[in-house]
Amino acid sequence: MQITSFEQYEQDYKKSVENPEQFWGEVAQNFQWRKPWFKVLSWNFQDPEIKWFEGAKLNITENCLDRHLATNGDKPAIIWEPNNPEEESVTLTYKMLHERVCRFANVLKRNGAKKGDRICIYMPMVPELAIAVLACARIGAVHSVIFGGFSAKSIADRINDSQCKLVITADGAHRGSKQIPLKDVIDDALIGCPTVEKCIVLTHVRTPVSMLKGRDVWWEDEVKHVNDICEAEEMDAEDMLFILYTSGSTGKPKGVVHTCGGYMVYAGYTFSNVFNYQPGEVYFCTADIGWITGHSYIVYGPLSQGATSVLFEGIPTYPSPSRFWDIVEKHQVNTLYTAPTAIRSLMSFGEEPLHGKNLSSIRVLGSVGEPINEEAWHWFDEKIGHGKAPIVDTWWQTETGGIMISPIASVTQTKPSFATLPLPGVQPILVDENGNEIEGNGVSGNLCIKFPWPGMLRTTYGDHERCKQTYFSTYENLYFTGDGCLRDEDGYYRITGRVDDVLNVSGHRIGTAEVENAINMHAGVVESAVVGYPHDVKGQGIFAFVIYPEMHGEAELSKKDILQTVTRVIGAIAKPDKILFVSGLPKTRSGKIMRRILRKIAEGETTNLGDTSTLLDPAVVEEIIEAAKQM
Ligand code: 7RM
Repeated sequence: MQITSFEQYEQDYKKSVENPEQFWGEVAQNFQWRKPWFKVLSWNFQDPEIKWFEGAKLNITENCLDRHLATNGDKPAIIWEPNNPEEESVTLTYKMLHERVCRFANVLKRNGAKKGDRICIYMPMVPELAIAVLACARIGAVHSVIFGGFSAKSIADRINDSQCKLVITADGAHRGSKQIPLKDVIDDALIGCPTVEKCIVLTHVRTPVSMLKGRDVWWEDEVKHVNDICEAEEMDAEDMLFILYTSGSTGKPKGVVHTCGGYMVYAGYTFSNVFNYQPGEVYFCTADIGWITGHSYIVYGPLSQGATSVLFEGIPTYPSPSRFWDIVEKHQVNTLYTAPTAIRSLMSFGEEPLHGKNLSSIRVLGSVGEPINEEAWHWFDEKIGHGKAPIVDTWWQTETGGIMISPIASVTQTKPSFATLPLPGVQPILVDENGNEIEGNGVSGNLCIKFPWPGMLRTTYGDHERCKQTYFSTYENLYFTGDGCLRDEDGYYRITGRVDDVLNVSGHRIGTAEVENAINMHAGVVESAVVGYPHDVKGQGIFAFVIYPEMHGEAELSKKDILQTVTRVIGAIAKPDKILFVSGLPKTRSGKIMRRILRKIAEGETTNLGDTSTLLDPAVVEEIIEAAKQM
């Protein structure tokens, strides 16, 4: 199933469009099924209803673990690199990982978990996180991983939305020089979560935590009570595998639902092809398992292909901005998959952190999460890849489950800042506001996908109507991505960024409405409007315009308070970079905030604000501009 030449890519692409069922049916033969499917695909985008590999039975962990045991049991599956480089790294072979997953799966059962139950995972980047994820999949429980940076309130909202019965967490996490008290945060969250019966706590940072009698148990104690034999639950291809919450243009994150069969095939196929993974190579994806990139390209994709996946607890700049390069050298990393924000941050330290580092093991580089600017692309290419490692700029989303538009390493001719061409099975189309297809090359429009692919979301948890409204109603018969896109003269795609009210801050998706809701929870705040603006390292920064009449001249203090409120309500990742206090917001006569104007002001524009004729009170704009100039 690995594509080795551009001619083959063209042939496979053609086949995947002309006969998708045959194409994906053949790809799926590379996986292990308990029972075959009777139909590869049935679908409609109206409801929407999407079924891949109907009738087939499988367990994804048999594909990620059991099937490698006979041939590759002693091969490293996971290499864990701790936050602190003075601590030992840990290697888990496929045999060891299989054993630990089975053992922990039995712990889950012992604590009342059954097929179909939802389980919330809030953990540091340690091997036990991957073990917890796979153990859920082993018994057919649905995992909902929440990134370790989210607040108690965000966790509670997510747990309640999916009615989780169990929580898996740790005492704390290390992040650079900081410690995050995960269990304390969970304790705050669980006050408002009546469905949670048990909480399994891993010892990691060894900070004291409180354990609630009858609810909380220690991971280390539990594993002593069970053995390491756990038959995998037989799952239907369309049974739910996991839920992952992601931000959209409303204030409430959606639980994106992925299912077992299609997701497995898509994550495995795209991993193998995009990175051109070769047996024995070491692959390092720097994302957190709390995001989709970690799900698909640290855990499921690589393990389904028998790869060796590096799992890193720390951050790129701790204890120094050499950390990534030390890891590359230490573990002889062949593929490095990271985010533009990390690249830009490391660039800012100059070349000193690279001195004396041997990066010669690197064969393939990858980028994900946001548009990569040309400067960062060239730095990555020259300084890290020494001009010899292809860069795969991979465009995809939580909802797509896996990579959609991307070069195939060593096959596709790359171009700086371009995600290049759709992978086989992916049928992108550009449309104008009215949903008319924009044909030909050298054009731009809104990016949609016109045909299903196995990794696509099936629904949004508990609210199918919302899934339909968000993704399948803007344009008839199309999946709408929310991204703007250019197709150049060569037919190459370049993603230009979101066209809805979603920000991308350091590769993290954040809805403007979510941040506004959080700010508005602060006592005294009357109203707020949040927009993005270009930021050198983060890609986008968060700019908040806030009406706060009672602050009594204490602007700096008030800003601090607001930041704290946002941290409490969402998490530190959503903290505004800039706050401007204003007495009014630019609104239309119907009361809609004109964000277009605020975006211009946030960018530093003071004169060309476009059409302001529909404004209710144009004087408000003058006042905001004056205030912005004083910042
Ligand atoms: C994988 C992931 C999705 C949004 C997406 C885009 C942006 C992601 C790229 C990109 C330009 C890329 N999932 N995005 N990858 N933009 N080039 N290679 O990030 O759900 O968290 O975010 O991220 O706007 O819609 S996500």
